[in-house]
Formats: sequence, structure tokens, C-alpha cells
Amino acid sequence: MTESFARPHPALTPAQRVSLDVNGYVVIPNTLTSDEVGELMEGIHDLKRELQAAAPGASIRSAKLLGNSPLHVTVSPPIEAIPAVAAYCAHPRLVAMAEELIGGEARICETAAIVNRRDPDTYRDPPTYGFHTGVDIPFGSHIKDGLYHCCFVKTLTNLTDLGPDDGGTVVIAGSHKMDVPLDQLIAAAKEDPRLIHHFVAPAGSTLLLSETLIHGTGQIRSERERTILICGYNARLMPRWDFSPWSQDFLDRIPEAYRTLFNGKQNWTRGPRYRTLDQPADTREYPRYDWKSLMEAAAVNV
Ligand SMILES: O=C(O)CCC(=O)C(=O)O
Repeated sequence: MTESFARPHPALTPAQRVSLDVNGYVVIPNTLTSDEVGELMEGIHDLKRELQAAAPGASIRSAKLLGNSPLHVTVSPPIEAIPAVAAYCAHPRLVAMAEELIGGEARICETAAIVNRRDPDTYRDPPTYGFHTGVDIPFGSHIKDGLYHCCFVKTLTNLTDLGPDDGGTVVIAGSHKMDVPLDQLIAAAKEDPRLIHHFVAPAGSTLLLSETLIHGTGQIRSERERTILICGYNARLMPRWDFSPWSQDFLDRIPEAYRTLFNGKQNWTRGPRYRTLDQPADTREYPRYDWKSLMEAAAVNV
């Protein structure tokens, strides 16, 4: 049997783990280098332009425009079209962070890039933010060794700097553990905006969140355009969430060691992965797979 690709364990420091448990999210600054951010920006914006120039509803290497208003564009899934996105989703430390929150082996279930700018139509007082969750607390959560886990999580990485007015993702801190009706919790948070935390970080930073946490899109009040890249992961026995399927050719080319990450595993085992709070983070660098060569070779062969 082929070994899965090597990755750190645990990925988070004890302090980051406590922050994740208390708030339902943690921000890890500078997970990507400026070269990686540059490559992702170029790939995403090129693909966005290609899709906008194509016929409505067209798909390019599985990617489609899910939203295409002048102020808010969502490209999903960009993983097959852009090798740097595949590299991001398979980044050993980011996968390990997701697995730490899941409490078991992860599979990629959703990928999307969002490009948006200031939209005065969404300005309400108080703002609505499009608050939502991806899984309910009783089904999605479990506790092991006193630490919180959720079977559906996301890494959201900002490719543009996010200051307080730049529309970073918003969350209702701690809502991942409060199994009360969403509308009641949202109303309570709006009474005291300090309960709503904003993702503010330099480009190339990652927000890891539990999908039981109430979250939404922040309001852009500056003139800066925001670009973010999202990878959703769930427990390896769960299905994909993406609306548009990946091609069989792409799936066939995934190296053996990454098959579970990309395809999941169709049986009732979940590869538990747990840490205790006192374990220090594994800070070693792990090898990165060369997705560019793999996917460029695939493109030549098409
Ligand atoms: O636009 C954002 O920052 C939030 C994205 C989001 O809500 C999601 O991926 O579920």
C-alpha cells in the first residue's frame, strides 16, 4: 500500500490550538511566500478573464463562474485549471491544519476563488454579511482529549492584503459551540459588534475555520479589490461539495500518495489524527509535490 504524503503533526502550536477552540477559527500569518501569492494571483485572474470571455456557462478545465457580477466574481473549482491551486490545496502544513481540526484524515471537498470589490448595495446598518454555516453543530462536532473537532473545515487564504476596511471574512467568534437557532445568535452578535471578528492579515495568510462557526463576507469600504482562495476539507469518508465535477483525466493523474486527499476513501474508516494540547507544533518543512510539471504534462497530452 502506498504511504500518504508526509505532513506535520501537530500543525498548530498549543496557543494556536487554544485560539481555534475558543473562537472556532485561527489566523496563521504568512503561510504562503510572496512568490506563491504572485503565482496564484496570476493564475486566478487569467482564468477569470478567460471564463468571462467564454460563452455564458462555459467551463474551462472544470472551472466555472459561479457568480459573475461586476463587483463579485466566484470561480469554482479552480483546482484543475491552475497547478498553483492544486499545490495550495495539497500544501502539507495547510492540510495538516485542516486535519487537526477534523481529527482525522482530510479530503478536498470544495475549492473556489473569490474576487470582489466595494459594493454599496450590500451596505446595511447593521451589515448582514451573508452569515451562514456549512454543517450543524450536533452532527459536525466532536470532542477528543478535551479539544474541539469538526468534520467540515476551510482554509481561506487572502492573496491581497486585508486591512480593517478591505472586506476580510467575518465570523461570530465562539458560535461553533452554541447550538441555538442561527437567527438568534446573529441578532445577539449584532447588538455587540465586538462579537464579530474580522479577518485582517497580510497577503498570503490563512484563516482556518470550523464550518460550524457562523461566518460571512465582510464589507469592503476601501477602493481595494480583494482576492481570496478557499479550500474546503472534510473527513475522508464524506462526499465532495463542489458543484462542477473534476475531469476523469485529472483524477487519473493524481499521484498515489495524494489519492485520498483528492478522492476521499469510500469506506467507513476515517484515519483518526489527534494531538494533545501539550504537544509542541511540528515545525519541520515537508516536501512539496511538483503539481506544475504533472499538470503541464497533462495539458500537452490532451
Ligand atoms: O467571502 C468570504 O470571505 C467568505 C467565504 C465564505 O463564506 C465561505 O467560503 O463559506
